[in-house]
Amino acid sequence: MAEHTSSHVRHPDDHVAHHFQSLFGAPPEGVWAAPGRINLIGEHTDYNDGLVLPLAIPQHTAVAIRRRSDDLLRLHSRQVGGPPVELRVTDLVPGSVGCWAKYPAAVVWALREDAHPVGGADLYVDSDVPAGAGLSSSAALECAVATACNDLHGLGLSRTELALAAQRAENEFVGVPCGVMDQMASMSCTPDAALLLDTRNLGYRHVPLALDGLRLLVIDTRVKHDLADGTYAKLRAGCERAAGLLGIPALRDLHPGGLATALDQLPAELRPLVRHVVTENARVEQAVALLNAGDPAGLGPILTAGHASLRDDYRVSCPETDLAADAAEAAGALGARMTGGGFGGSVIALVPEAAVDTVRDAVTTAFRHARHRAPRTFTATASAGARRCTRESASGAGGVLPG
Ligand code: GAF
Repeated sequence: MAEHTSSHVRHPDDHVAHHFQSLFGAPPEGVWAAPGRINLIGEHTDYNDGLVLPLAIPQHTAVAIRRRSDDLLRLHSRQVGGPPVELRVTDLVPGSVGCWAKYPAAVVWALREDAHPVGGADLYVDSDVPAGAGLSSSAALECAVATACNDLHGLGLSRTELALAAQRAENEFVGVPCGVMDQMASMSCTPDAALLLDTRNLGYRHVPLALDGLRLLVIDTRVKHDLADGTYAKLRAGCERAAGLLGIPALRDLHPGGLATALDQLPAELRPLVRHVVTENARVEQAVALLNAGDPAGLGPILTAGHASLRDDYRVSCPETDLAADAAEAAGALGARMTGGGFGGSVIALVPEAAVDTVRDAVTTAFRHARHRAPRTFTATASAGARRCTRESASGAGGVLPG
């Protein structure tokens, strides 16, 4: 990972065990980590039983944990600071936790709902996944905690089962009706590959990501998105309503050949949603075919078409993501698009290695001219999914085991 800002120079797992011991007076039983993600293509398809193609980024969330013999959860976040949040696992009910601690608490709640014997614990959390940047910081936290609980309590759950528990945590406890992409990406991505996930049956394949002289430049517009504000839920409901009107289980079942006829049967306000989902699933298939054929440059127009569809049909882009994508392309990117849920967040641009600096500078200049906040940028390499870090001594800084 090449860093172009000063914000990600520290690895969160470096000192987590040490800080845990300082705060809680005993070493953790271990440290677990799970990454954020970018999505190459396949946006707003995961709650339509569709296809997605995310990859894990190097930025991740590390969680140091020690089990307790009582039912108390004490949770500290390095980013939030302050005294630990204290909760009783037996008191956890959806909506009961308002602060950042709702994410780890939600995972404990979801596992307990499934009758897993998860009790009290002390947790120390550190992360370099930017929050609210569309890079899946919540899933990273949920998946690190889920993986830790699985290992510590010997639950024997698979990565997919842990992703589903984390999604349930987010859907039912946190109250965001998200699909499963982010949790599956954080659990199951591998280095040097994108994850082709069929969200209908949760089957997946690792697609080698040989970018061949190209780089993925991530531009965090620093416009915070919030999936809990109701817009995401409305979009999801619109898709489900359209599928119902068409008499199909999910929009996944509509193929490009039948799109025009289907659109004629739908009210005007649902047509753009359906057009996006159907064309986006096709773009995932095209992207995978290009990667398999060793033609990563061919992804450029697919990214650009994906952004246009999210901007014009799904309407989840914003002036900052549009500007980042346009400025990146004008400066030499082969294609660019917003990634994640939208309403702000990040843009990914596919850029020839030699043009990375030029593109980054052009986007930064365009933001300055438009009087937007300066964006943060980094180049992303496909990284490992959730993992247990080396068992650390109280003073040591363990490296992360290869995923
Ligand atoms: C957010 C959600 F959490 C995902 O499930 C997915 O729907 C994405 O937005 C849009 O593709 O990240």
